[in-house]
Amino acid sequence: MATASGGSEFVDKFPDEAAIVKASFLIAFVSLGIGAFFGLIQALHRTDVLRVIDSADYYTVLTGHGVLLAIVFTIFFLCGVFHWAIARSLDRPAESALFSWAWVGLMTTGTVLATVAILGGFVPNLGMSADVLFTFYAPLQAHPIFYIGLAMFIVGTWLSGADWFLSYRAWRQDHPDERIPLQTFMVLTTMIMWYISTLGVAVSVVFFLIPWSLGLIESVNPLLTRTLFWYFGHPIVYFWLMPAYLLWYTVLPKLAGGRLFSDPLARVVFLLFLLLSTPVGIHHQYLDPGIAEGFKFIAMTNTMFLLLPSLLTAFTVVASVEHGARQRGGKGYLRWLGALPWRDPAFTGMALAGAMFAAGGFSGMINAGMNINYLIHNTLWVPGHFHLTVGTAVALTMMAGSYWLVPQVTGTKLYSRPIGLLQVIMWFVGMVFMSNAMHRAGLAGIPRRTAEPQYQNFEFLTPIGSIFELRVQIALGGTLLFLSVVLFLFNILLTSLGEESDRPVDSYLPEPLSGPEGSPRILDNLAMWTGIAAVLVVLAYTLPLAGIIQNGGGLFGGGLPVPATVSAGFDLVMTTVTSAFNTLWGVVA
Ligand code: HAS
Ligand code: CU
Repeated sequence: MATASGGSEFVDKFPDEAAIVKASFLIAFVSLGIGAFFGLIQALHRTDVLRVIDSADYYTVLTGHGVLLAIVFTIFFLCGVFHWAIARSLDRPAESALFSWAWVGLMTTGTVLATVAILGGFVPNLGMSADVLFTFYAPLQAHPIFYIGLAMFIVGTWLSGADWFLSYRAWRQDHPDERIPLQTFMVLTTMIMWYISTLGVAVSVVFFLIPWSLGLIESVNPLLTRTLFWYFGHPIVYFWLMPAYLLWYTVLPKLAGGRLFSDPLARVVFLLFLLLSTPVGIHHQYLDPGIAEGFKFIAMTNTMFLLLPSLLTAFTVVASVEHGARQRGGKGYLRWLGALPWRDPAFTGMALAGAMFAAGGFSGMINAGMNINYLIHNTLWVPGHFHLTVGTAVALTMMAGSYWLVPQVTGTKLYSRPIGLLQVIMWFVGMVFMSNAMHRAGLAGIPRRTAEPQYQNFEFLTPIGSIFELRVQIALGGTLLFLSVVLFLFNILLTSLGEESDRPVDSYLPEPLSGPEGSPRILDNLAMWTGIAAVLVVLAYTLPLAGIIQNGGGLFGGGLPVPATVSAGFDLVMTTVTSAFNTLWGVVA
């Protein structure tokens, strides 16, 4: 990776792109602030420490929390990082600044509409609400404005991807024989995955949820909208994760004082995500009746394969960080850890985020096992899992990364490194309390998505510790997390208001130890990988979807209730195979 700035900062070299990155970050951070505040309300409400809202409003708060954090904060931040990464790694501005502003504008309008629909839930008699949680599948129904806002937001992300592909195409014309720069490769593969997976949610929103919420159709097939949601709902978790991986691969080694170990391995990892992210969505539906066990088993097997790219990442990123530590004089089997730049909040935040992801990945493996999943599904264990993954691996990396990225687009120095350091450590400690307690509470059977998980004449039991202690940990952890966000926003605000500096941050990124020359050219054949990914999706989803439509009363449901069946879909396979066999036999005989 050559230095993009050649001495001058990103903002001087690419002022239009820096403005887009700043706008994307601004909306991301505003959403982060509101979403974190909702999180605090929930954590205190559930644990019965402080109840400032009516329990009926809990679901409005929860929907706001999920949508603003998991969808708006993460994806707007992704857009900012990807826009930065494309311009710096291709070393050229976007083809049209107007086009870039168009997708920022569309995504922002969509966000405002969806948020207004959600907040409408607080106003009685308004007739507008969207208490459908961030997973928004039927039979819960939202006001049409919510779905329309979401649709605009997603179309906006498609346009942002188009923006980056256009830059790449223009670059390719000038550099016909060069390897795709690594950061661009990461952006493009992630976006191809996103195009494939958002098709599911687009079909669900446009053909079913919008017409249904407008009253144009009477009913929907709930299992169909659920399945289309999860078709997109698993890949979206990697859509959140890939900007964090981009930073871990291309920035973290540099912050550690070293270089990325292997460029080809990073390419393989991103390709594996492109291929395997989508044909696994059914692992969120192990308990759904109406999907054959066999299809669930296939989703489980694919999920286990999908661990590979993250395990490869753990190896490469840790090896690169260790290389950095040894460059700084670190010695011994583990003593090198002490030689790392722990005073740098950008480094420490990302390293702690990675360490927590190891734990989150572990609980993910447990979720993925069909039989163990029955134990934890719909319990507080699952929020425990995803606060380590999206809530730490992703969110903490994004906050820590901001300490290094924001100065590049504002041209001002970070306001305070000590506050930054305190902030990332506070996040880590808050999450240790909250997520460990959530996992354990889930094992005790405490449900998720519940305003008052305290029932009369019923007591949850824990093998070690007590329910009271778990509640205290969740409330304390949630409060620390909220305070950490406040510190973050304060630090970033004062950074952006600071005086311009010639060299606000050391933005040079060194070449990997093993560069792209060592990797087969076929890795860069994006059209071929897209084709394979599409085939895998067709294989994984055609039969389950056919079974769901056939047994669920058709595309729009409304038939008899779906019986709990293990043979749905399988019957269809058998009839298809038998008739194909009969036809073949007819031809032969
Ligand atoms: Fe998950 C549910 C399985 C990863 C998010 N997941 C969820 C939900 C969310 C979510 C939001 O199979 C709930 C959805 C809902 O509302 O119902 N998940 C997995 C598996 C993985 C996984 C197998 N999940 C993620 C990521 C997420 C995320 C990533 C967000 C970003 N998940 C499930 C399943 C369910 C589920 C089931 C359904 C549960 C149910 O019943 O409802 C894997 O991808 C995890 C692989 C990760 C690893 C860790 C590798 C470690 C690394 C650390 C490197 C270290 C560094 C430090 C960088 C194997 C890479 C260096 C520093 C030094 C100092 C050295
Ligand atoms: Cu998943």
